[in-house]
Amino acid sequence: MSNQGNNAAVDYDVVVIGAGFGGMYMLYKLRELGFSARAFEVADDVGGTWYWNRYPGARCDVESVEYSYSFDPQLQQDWVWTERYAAQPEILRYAQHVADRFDLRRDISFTTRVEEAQFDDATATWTVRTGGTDERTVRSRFLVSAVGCLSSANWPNIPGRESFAGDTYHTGQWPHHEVDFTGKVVGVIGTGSSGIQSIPIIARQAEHLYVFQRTPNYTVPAHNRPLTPDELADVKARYDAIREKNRTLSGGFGAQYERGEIGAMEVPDDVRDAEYEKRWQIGGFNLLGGYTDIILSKESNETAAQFVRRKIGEIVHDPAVAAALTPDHVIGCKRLCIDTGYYETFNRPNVTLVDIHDTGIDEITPSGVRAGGTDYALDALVFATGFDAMTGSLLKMDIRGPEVSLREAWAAGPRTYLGLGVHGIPNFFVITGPGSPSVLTNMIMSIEQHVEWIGDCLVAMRDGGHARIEATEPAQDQWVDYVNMVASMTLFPTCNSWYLGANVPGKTRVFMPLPGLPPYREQCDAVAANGYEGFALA
Ligand code: NA7
Repeated sequence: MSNQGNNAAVDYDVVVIGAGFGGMYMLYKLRELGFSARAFEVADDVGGTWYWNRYPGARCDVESVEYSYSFDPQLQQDWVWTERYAAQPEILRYAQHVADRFDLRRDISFTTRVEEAQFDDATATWTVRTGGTDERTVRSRFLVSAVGCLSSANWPNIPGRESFAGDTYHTGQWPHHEVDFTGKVVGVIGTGSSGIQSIPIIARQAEHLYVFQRTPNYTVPAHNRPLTPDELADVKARYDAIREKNRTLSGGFGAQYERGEIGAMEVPDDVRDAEYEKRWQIGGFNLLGGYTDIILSKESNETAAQFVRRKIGEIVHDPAVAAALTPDHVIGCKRLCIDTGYYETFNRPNVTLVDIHDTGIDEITPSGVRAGGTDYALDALVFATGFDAMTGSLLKMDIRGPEVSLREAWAAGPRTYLGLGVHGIPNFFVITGPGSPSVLTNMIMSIEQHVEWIGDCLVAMRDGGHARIEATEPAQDQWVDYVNMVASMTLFPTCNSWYLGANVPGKTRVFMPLPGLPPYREQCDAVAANGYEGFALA
């Protein structure tokens, strides 16, 4: 056990909560730096979001060669991605491979939930109580949350929800066995990314599919395809340069594609449309990369939005259905979806779009869904209703500092310094927490940056003989103001997205992620270089 400037007896230097991509790399890093650590994970295996989200069509919207760890050069050379956008089973296999390769499982307690953690100021230690298979109370010097941003399923409070007699599913808590909808009448509630990915596949199986849509969404074709050995070899030969380039990009991905350097209104309409068409054919987030101001200027944004609206009209045969599928909000303000055959699915005779924008769902009954006064009889009902994002899983645990709990500190919305630390909760770090770029980026790149920053911080504390670190209130206040200021310069806060907490009734509306990875990385590095400025070390 290392000496952290503190002689209190502990079981571990660090307790890590969660064994998804954040928790796994944190564990690896802590071991490498000579700290003892234990991770507690609710699931019975690693993988985090990719363990839970097993719904048909679940696929990452960042390309596989980029949505992968960069910390180990041999790992990225050895692993063979088979598709441009990896599907959930392949990403889960990758997570399992990483766990085996670095022998991580011996320090992870699976099917074990962190219930509560209390910081004791006298000894500068955490007392952590767990429940489940490895139920016990352990002491550690530090607590690191790697619970993920999209891990707390949002089950909407629709009257009668529990009364449905057929099979009920949530995309974020999908069963481990194969679900076959053949011959069934199925309802899907929700048209975010999970709905948009699963609907085309469920439609191919079901006798009939009803899609209950509250808000239409923009989605762009993935043009997913197998990766050829030559393509992979080319990426692997240039991997370091690709990763380096990604570190300079706002979202931390897309190194292989050209990015525009001027605003959308600086070119004539036909040039702009040709640019959008070219990018639509490439597929994915690319669509929004042609101009610098799509998420900054309403006028520029409208040109991209109009382009996708036109596409919907061209793809969907029935004009009334096309109109109902056409969004009117800012494009990219909710996370853009990436699909395979989504709009085309509404041309199928066995698919009905039920527009519940004005009516909502009246009730769920034993036999199905009643919406707008009409009863839809169903054999199975899929909730693709998303997550209590970014704060849900953190606040499920009772994390208590000396004088204030995390729930109290965040009662009016999450407040952090750098998204990493919370005033009032010492020796506690959050990987990809609110107030950091996190969900606006390639998550694995953001995870690596946070884990490495936390690792460096713990080493600096060890070297300096410090036992306690806490974000100061003024630094946190300034950071919150800064995140709000940056967000307000963009169009992100203009629609009801989960970035704002708007999808969960009663949740405080705060724009939680910080746009722009490269300046953020510089700010984190400067804080470290200046002796962890904004944190009080003792
Ligand atoms: P999202 O993007 O939050 O989508 C959830 C969908 O469920 C969305 O269409 C919601 O409509 C709808 N919803 C939520 N509650 C209700 C109720 N009560 N009634 C009807 N419809 C409802 O979650 P996803 O899982 O699809 O995707 C989350 C992220 O995962 C995604 O952005 C990617 O980053 C990966 P709304 O738009 O709120 O009107």
